Amino acid sequence: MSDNNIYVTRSSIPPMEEYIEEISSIFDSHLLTNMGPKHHTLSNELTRYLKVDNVSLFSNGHMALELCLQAFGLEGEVITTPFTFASTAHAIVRSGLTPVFCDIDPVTYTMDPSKIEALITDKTCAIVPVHVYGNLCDTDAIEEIAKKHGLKVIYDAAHAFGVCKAGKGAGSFGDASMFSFHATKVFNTIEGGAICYSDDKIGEKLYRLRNFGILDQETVSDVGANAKMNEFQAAMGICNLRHIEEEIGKRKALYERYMSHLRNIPGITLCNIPDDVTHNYAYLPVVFDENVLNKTRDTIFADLAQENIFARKYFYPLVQDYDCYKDKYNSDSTPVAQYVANRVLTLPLYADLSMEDVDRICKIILK
Ligand code: T4K
Repeated sequence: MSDNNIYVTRSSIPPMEEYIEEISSIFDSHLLTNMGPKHHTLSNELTRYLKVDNVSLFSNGHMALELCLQAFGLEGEVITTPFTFASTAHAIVRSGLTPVFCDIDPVTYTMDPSKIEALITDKTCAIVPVHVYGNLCDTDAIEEIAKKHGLKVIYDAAHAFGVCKAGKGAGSFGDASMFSFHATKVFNTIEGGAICYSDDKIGEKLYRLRNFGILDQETVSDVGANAKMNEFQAAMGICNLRHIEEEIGKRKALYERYMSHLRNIPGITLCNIPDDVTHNYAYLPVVFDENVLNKTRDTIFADLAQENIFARKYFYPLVQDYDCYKDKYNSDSTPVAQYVANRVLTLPLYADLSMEDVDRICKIILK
């Protein structure tokens, strides 16, 4: 992408020399994959950075979530949110489970705990909430309900890298959490992902499931997949982690610039960051109310595109409205999610974006 277009995000990458230096030992060892030394270093560093008990690395976030659901040996229905990326529901379905969609909270856009219990049946086995845009779910309320009904809680924390609540890492809630390290995320390993967990038995299961279920050279105990992070991915992660505070700091400054233009404008709703939360500024979601602004989200999207600024409608359509799910589900059952999905736009936000570009984007929106 050597054009002057502005996209919703732009991958962070370390200086080329730094990456070359990091990968040079791979050229000596010829160890390219299968949990090598870089893999080991990165998982140790991430365990510290994310403030979690354990980190298991994967080839991507989606496979991490899919295999995590399988590691818990779940069967039946899983309560999740329709306001998410395709991956969340697909991981549930591809693991032989049935998603049941719960509406979202109108302020955080995460699963609304007050709507969960009405969806629990004798088939429910787990809850898979999403910390959408890095906004943390109401983890206390969700986990209280899960405990009462004997359900597992596996968070899709794809967007929540580095987010903390009262000093607790986002990956330390529930039974397990999945992070995505895709190129478009705050922290990337090109493609990649991780599961954070506390129970060592789950760790052993995850270790096997990402490597064909192989226990040792003569024993294959599980029907696993191939979802290992390779050494070049891990090396990218090692480099990117060295710069993460600076990257998040730049995002924060840009986020504040956006806020200075868009805060307190009637018809524009922004997400607020609670005082006890350290955020990662992963996304900049804005909900536009067409009745107040006299223009729709789609008009604003088109006005920006006219200026080569490509915001995204994350997350529209809702999962129930996908071609592959619409015969079985109806998004009318989640009206808050429907309202937000029809009006939300995520604006460009990445470390290299300039303040002038933020000013220009806001000017187009407010014109
Ligand atoms: N759960 C949730 C809640 C998720 O959001 C995601 C992924 C997952 C699970 C699954 O995790 P992974 O298996 O992906 O690790 C992108 C990402 O591909 C996807 O990872 C992400 N969520 C989703 C929200 O966004 P697209 O289809 O919108 O990506 P794309 O290719 O249109 O890229 C968006 C912009 O990013 C481009 O306009 C330019 C920029 N970009 C893109 C790529 C691929 C770069 O700067 N560099 C790049 O290499 O899905």
